[in-house]
Amino acid sequence: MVKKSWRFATLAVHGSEGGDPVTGAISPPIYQSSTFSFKNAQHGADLFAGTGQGYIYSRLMNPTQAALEREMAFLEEGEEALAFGSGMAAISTTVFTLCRSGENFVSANAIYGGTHAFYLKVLPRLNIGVQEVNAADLNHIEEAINERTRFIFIETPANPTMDLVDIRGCAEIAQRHNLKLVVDNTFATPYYQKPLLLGADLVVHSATKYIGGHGDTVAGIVIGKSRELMREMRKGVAQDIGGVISPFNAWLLLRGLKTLAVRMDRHTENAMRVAQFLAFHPKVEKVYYPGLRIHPQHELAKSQMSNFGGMLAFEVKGGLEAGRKFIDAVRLCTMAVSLGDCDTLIVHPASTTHSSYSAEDLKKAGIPAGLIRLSVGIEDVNDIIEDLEQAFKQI
Ligand code: LCS
Repeated sequence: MVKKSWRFATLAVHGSEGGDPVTGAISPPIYQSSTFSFKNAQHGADLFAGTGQGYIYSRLMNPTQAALEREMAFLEEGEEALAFGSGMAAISTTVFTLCRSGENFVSANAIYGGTHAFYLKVLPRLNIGVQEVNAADLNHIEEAINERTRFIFIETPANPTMDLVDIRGCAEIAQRHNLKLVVDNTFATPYYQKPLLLGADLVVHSATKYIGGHGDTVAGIVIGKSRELMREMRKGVAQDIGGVISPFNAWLLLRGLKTLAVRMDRHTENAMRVAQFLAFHPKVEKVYYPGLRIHPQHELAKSQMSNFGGMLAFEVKGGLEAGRKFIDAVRLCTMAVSLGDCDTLIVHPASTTHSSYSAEDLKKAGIPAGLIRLSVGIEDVNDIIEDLEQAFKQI
């Protein structure tokens, strides 16, 4: 039995139904099947007409995918979710659901570089417009809205600057202009931030990151406040584009959810220690972590997040050259893109994850050329700090 009063960590472990309702299995079954038999011709016809109960084909829906969607909707407190083969499939399908040719949306300019690349490379072909603005000032969002605008897209905290956007403020603007608000909640996870409760209409995740948590799965998910909009996404767009999640990857994410809260607690505890170490280090120019009191958006972070997460960024004195040397000098930290894994990952965004940004776009988005991004893992934090210290000694 699942109690509504249980806290997030308990709900994430037990799930919305407390195990598999058919067999009682603690770990849900993996329905590794591409297709499902019909009872008779009429049953097949009913399923295609949307009037029958059952599964048809795993591009349309699979029971393991359905279980993941149920749990993510439960944890984000939305009505329905839709899982995808990647975060980018989730984001692109969201855009195609909300915008048609000739329409546009307003996006924060500090976002994951792959999302920015999708804007630059794909959307112009389809005549979908996007205005990227500095969303730290909500006036910029409001000024960019016109009669063809359909939604607002924000990522908070943002990759890689850790800039925050005021979700409640954006929701007010969206309501005033009759637009949808979409929030990329990858960095915070539903454990620390629930955008739907703050007024957003859709939440997207790269589930590749903290939801999976082990660096072994690429996946995405969208969670909607309204079942109606999610049905439109599923039936109207997603099933035909086909960016579907595999049953095994859906199962890996279901397994990841069980440890989400403990992993996030450890990521955050470690990130706070590392941020404090960096903030006082003589070779560090600046640290970007909303958990620090010196972070200009610390109060906003406290008002919309219950904790600060495992991502941070920093600049070393000496700019790009010193930053490169630093990254080459680490031993425990793994030089790799992605984030939210158990392992601490270090990366230079301007030349990797955000290489789709021109020098001018980097400047507009507030991403310094020498910025170093750290996805703080769940190792013993003393080992992480010792590794950073030995790297500092080499520059
Ligand atoms: N949203 C955010 C905030 C992300 O960080 C990423 C990927 C995506 C969406 C796209 O998700 P994917 O399709 O990769 O599952 N971020 C990456 C990064 O910073 N390094 O490698 C991938």
